[in-house]
Amino acid sequence: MNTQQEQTITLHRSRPAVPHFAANDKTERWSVDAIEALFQLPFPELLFRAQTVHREHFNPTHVEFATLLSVKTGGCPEDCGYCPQAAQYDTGVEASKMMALDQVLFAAKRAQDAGATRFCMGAAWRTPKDRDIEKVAELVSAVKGLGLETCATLGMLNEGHAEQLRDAGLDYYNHNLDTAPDFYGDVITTRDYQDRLDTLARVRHAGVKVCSGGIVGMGESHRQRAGLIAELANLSPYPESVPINNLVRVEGTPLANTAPLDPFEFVRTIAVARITMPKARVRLSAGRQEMGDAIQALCFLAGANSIFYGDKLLTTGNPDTQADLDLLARLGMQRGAPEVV
Ligand code: SAM
Ligand code: DTB
Ligand code: SF4
Repeated sequence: MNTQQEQTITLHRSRPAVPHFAANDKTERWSVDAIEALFQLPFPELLFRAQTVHREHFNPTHVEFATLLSVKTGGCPEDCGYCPQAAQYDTGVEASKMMALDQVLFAAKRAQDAGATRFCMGAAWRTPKDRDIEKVAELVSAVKGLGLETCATLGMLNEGHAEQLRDAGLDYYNHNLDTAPDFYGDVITTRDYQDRLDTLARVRHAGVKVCSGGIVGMGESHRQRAGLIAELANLSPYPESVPINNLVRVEGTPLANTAPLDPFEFVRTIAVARITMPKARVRLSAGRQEMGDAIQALCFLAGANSIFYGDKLLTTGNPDTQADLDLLARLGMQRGAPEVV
């Protein structure tokens, strides 16, 4: 046996013990301690575990492309400390009215022609009014009619809203937990954690698939990053879709001058999300423009299998579509539904 083989075997033998829990089994939950222990694994061990889980459920060479459109931008009454669309921060984002159906359909067709399979419509509302839901329902059914998967992110939903959207053809509702419960109040004061959980419960109850994740790099501690993943993984069942955003530090927001997160810590967050929510689509979301190709490639190795595709997120930039196609080609990967059927 050569030295390299010996070293490989030693590394595997000395793999640190991390408790394994069956996520979402009602009697067994992911503890924050167990998730923190995953975060603390040596990087190669963590990625090995994440890849093992990833390959059990997905083709690791396939990545879903979802395109975002802000159908109602800016002027939001909430105070989310990261958000360029909050009316109280001077970020240069102009408030606008809701887009017309033909404009939205045009954008959706363009996204579909460019290769997107999911179309997500976002609105800068605290909570939509009944008449807003009626209008969004029209958008949803028109986009669904094109053959795209549909997703909406409109803020907190009231009684009956999720059912109306479901009946219009909504596949996913995005509503992020954003961060750990014990850091949440440092970032947002105008709605609480329970409000978010209540909206997720309404979405789940209506039979619409749940898309929920969070933002890292907001100044949270290691334990608080683990706390966010624990909250998501312990939802019963966990979300079908989990966007992990790296904070986009927007001038004028309270978080504009937050120290950037170590990129490897971002990759670790993806890996831990993959391990704790094995069947979820884990989306490498905001922050890709600042990330570089190598870190994005590591995120795919860590189990990310979905990206936002298109030059813009809601108000901030995203890599050019050609850059994304080139990156996947360089990695020998391809776009498409990642599930192994
Ligand atoms: N107003 C709705 C809401 O808050 O649920 C929907 C739109 S809101 C912009 C959707 C999500 O975008 C937020 O929950 C947050 O996770 C993410 N987001 C907003 N600004 C961001 C930023 N600067 N960096 C990273 N993610 C951000
Ligand atoms: C999610 O988790 N990230 C997307 C989507 N869901 C709606 C939004 C990212 C927004 C980044 C800041 C902006 O472009 O305004
Ligand atoms: Fe409003 Fe959503 Fe931005 Fe918060 S994240 S300020 S709710 S648009």
